[in-house]
Amino acid sequence: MARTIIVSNRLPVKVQKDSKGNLHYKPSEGGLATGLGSVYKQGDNVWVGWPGLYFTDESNKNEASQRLKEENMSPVFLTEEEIRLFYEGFSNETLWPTFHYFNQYALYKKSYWVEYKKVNQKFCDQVVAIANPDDTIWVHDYQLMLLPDMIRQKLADASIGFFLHIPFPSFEVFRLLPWRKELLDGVMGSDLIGFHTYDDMRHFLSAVSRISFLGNHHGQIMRDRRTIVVDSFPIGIDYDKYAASAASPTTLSREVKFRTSLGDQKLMLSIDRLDYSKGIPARLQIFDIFLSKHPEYQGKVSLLMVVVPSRDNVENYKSLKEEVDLLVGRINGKYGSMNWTPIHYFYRSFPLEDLSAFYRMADVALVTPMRDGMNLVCKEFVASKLDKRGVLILSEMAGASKELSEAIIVNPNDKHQVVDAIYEALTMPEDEQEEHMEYMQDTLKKFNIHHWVKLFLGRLDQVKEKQRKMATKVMDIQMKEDMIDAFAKSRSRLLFLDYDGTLVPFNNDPQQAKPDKQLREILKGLSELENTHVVVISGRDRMTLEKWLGDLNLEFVGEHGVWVRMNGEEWKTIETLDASWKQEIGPILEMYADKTPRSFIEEKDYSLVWHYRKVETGLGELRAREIISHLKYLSVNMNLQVLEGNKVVEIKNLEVNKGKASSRWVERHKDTDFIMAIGDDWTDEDTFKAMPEHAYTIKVGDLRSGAKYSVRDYEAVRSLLENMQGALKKVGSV
Ligand code: GDG
Repeated sequence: MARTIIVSNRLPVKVQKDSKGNLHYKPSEGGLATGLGSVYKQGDNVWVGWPGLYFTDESNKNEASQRLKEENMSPVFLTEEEIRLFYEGFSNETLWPTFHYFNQYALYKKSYWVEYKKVNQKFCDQVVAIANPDDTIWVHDYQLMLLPDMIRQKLADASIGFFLHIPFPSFEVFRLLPWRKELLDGVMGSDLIGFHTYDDMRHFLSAVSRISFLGNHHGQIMRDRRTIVVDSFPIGIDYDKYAASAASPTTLSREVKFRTSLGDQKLMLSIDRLDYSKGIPARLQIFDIFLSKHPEYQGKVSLLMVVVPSRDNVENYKSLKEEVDLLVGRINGKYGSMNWTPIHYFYRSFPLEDLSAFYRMADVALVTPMRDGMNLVCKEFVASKLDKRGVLILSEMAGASKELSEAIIVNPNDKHQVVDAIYEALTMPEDEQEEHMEYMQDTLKKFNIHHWVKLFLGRLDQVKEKQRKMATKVMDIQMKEDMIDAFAKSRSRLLFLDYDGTLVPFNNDPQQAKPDKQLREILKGLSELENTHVVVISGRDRMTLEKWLGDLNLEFVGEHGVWVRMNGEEWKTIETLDASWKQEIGPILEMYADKTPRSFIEEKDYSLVWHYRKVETGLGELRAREIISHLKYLSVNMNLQVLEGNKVVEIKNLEVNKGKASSRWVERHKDTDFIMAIGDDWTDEDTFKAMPEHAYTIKVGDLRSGAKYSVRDYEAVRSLLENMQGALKKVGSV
């Protein structure tokens, strides 16, 4: 049975060794461990990760492996050196600052990168050793960005999901990384890639487009003929756990104890790990400004600030700690009195019941990171407010701000705005507090951690299922032989062949895509077969088709169906078409061409095409979007269609399409017992749709199509056509 394998840098348990050398196993209380607990503890599922301890002797390793295995965990043992270079180094000193927009702190060290690759490979080996080909593998976070593709190389069909817990920065910041392309390639080994917010997802897609030159269609990237889905899945908390903890007798007794020592002034709360991304010094400065701007609050409000120790052997963090210590001392010295301490500062962690008591007591939670993937503290604060009293001030730079819009949302760099927000929070009427709190609680209850896990894994299943359905379309040897056999045995034949991308490779300069010798021979051979009609069905203008292929015994559809040339007849337009709209639409396209270097307009009899094959990646796509939205509205009234193709936007009469044109041949050759249509882009979908049930429809390249089969590229098409011809000749000569 298919299993689910969770992979993260850390296991949801920390192994510790006491002074006597005995091992202890301390489960993690983190949200992810709780949420995924329902997954990895089931059946044969397993969680792969580092157990948090350096093991030097083998017997300890075996003991830990055995014990962890019983609890569905599989440890990856890392050495001190590996942790130093892969985790503290590349993960925390290269990726972390870059992804949080602190690129001035980022170190680009080759030794870090080499170790990062090595450790990702170590994780891969471990996963591959325990995984079956049809397992679902869910990789977590920035420490393991290379892992999805490494696994894909070994287990081509596995379902692989990746979730990034920190922000994904804008392309302009991401591009600074010397290993940007490798990181994107690594992540793109996944089938589903998840982020907290739509903005993270957008930034990722833009990086993929500009660095890996892969576009996307509504968040779907096509890579190696596999569709990768990119989407946002904002993580939730274990709501019930926090609500229950807030109601527990231990929490209540802690609250009474803290309240007695604090006195009855108002309380603002902040809880973070020590990190420059959290904006702790700025928050202290804001509190300073608040106290001087509103002296009436001196002695009336205190800030309870919990900073959880982290990475304090790293230079940046060490100086951050010193800065925070200094600011706290200065503010307490400036405003404090015998019976009032402005800031209660703790550089340590607390048990959950203490945190719950803090959440309960706080009138205001001040969550003002400079950048945060999501931020769970603000969600836990809301879940702990059983009486619905209290106000959340939340930085717009935290992913959570996209969901908790009833909070007072602030820009942490705008200190005076935050000062005003504090005042607003402290003076907010209770009914208003309750109203906002209730909204936020309803959201968080529903979108809790269990919902998140279900949503992600459910989506991954769907993506895989869709891929599997599509995968059946790839034309394998047997299908190819069957088709060739049917062709050879048929009495009469009708073939529709698209030109660009189908018979010739896609060329940046359309005029360079002339038929070469091999192609001309193939087409000549086919068209000379008895009872065989070969129709070249293209978006190209009729002059070009005539010039390049007019001497062969072929039939044509030009301009997607505006023009047809049937069996030895003259070119005809199939409809009485109006082209006066070109005078209105032409200048609009010219305006876009003028402001988009290297784009150009092609004018056909009944259509206009804006080409952007040579335009800087990203800019072309952007302009295409602009043109489409500009013209969509105009086109409705003018009986036009605006179509997006391979680096082109084409505007043409609504009545024209390849499907209508090809139907003419199908009608005329009703008794034909072999019909085939091959094409590579969206305009060919109309042809596929117009074909009778028994026709062979073949898509080139992409797997997403209404065609029955797909082949890799124009070379596969040529080889197929050659084989068909060869088979018929053989039958004929027998
Ligand atoms: C990443 C992303 C994203 C804090 N102090 C104590 C304590 N905590 C707990 C909180 C909360 C957690 O630590 C911190 O929440 P974060 O949201 O910062 O989560 P991280 O895992 O650090 O960070 C972040 C998250 O992943 C999830 O995707 O939200 O943006 O950086 O749960 O309660 N817990 C205890 N004592 C403390 O003193 N027991």
